Amino acid sequence: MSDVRRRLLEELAEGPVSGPEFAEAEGVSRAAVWKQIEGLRDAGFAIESTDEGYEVVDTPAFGGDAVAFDLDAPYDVEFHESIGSTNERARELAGEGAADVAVVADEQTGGRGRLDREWSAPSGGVYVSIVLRPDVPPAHAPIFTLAAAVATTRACREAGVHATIKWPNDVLVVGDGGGDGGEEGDGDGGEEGDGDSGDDGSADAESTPSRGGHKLAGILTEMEGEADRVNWLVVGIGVNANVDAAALPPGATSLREQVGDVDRRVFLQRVLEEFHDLAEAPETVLPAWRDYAETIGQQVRVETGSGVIEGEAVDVEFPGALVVETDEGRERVLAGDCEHVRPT
Ligand code: BT5
Repeated sequence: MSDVRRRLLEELAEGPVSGPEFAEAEGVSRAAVWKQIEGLRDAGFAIESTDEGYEVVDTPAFGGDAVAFDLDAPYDVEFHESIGSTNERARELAGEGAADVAVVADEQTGGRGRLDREWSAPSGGVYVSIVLRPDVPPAHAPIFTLAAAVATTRACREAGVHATIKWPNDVLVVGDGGGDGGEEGDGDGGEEGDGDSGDDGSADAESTPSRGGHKLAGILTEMEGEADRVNWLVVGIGVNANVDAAALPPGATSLREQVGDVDRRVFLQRVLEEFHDLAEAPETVLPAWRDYAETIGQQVRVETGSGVIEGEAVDVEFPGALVVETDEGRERVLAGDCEHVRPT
């Protein structure tokens, strides 16, 4: 998106914009502003010419300009009707030096989960990958995964779905959405690495229809880093929004199934805004994560690269380690496939 387009969208979000004044402030011709307005109309905006200037009276349901309009977070939005994987595209952009870009798609044809698993991404979902360049050591990367889970959970709750989080990165609906506990049988967990950050070595596990929880969203964080500093991070979030549950793998649910279709523009804006606020204030992530956690207080079985850890999940610690009370004492688990098991 051009800088002029972005600033025009910003000003339109504040109220009517005078074409001549905007043209002068930007140092462009009136014709150039008119062209941008026409471009926005083509993108689905209803823009009226009033005495005070151009005024947006309706926005398109979804799309790059739609998400950028009135977005309270500093991300550039790149939109694709259909793409292989937003994470792939975001990695490409990151490699070219981009920062603070949100790659968004209506559909992915090669969506990826962790450890080479597939992510079903039919048209109607919310698929976004955010490129960040935080000044943190690579070991802190998991906090961004947790931040994404918190942001997604908040947006789901605002949409009327009582979502909860399974460590570290699954957003679930348990029971009838009332968050009433119960176990969950979808084996996964662990921080994602792309080779630069290392593989957690955990065993692959296909999602099975879960006994107590249904997966609504997943997060895939990838990064490239030096020994002491992250070069870039790509945080990919996939939410089953306006899609039929029948189009998803067993054990999955969607916002449509839970509460009906949502306004994806507003939903994604809320995810991006919440994520940005959390990423800027990492100390706020864990308290929020604990509030939404399904895992804390559960008997868990975590498969890690170095063995299986069983016990009660009692806490999560920075940068995202699960604390498990085992027969041998407390263990901190940084990565692994976590299963909630029935308490004995
Ligand atoms: C995840 O992996 O949950 C991370 C998913 C990240 C997807 C986003 S979409 C935007 C961005 N671009 C990408 O290409 N990816 C990211 P994992 O924990 O490994 O879970 C994957 C497992 O979940 C699969 O093996 C299936 O069993 C199940 N699954 C696949 N698609 C699903 C869906 N749409 N809803 C629920 N479960 C699904």
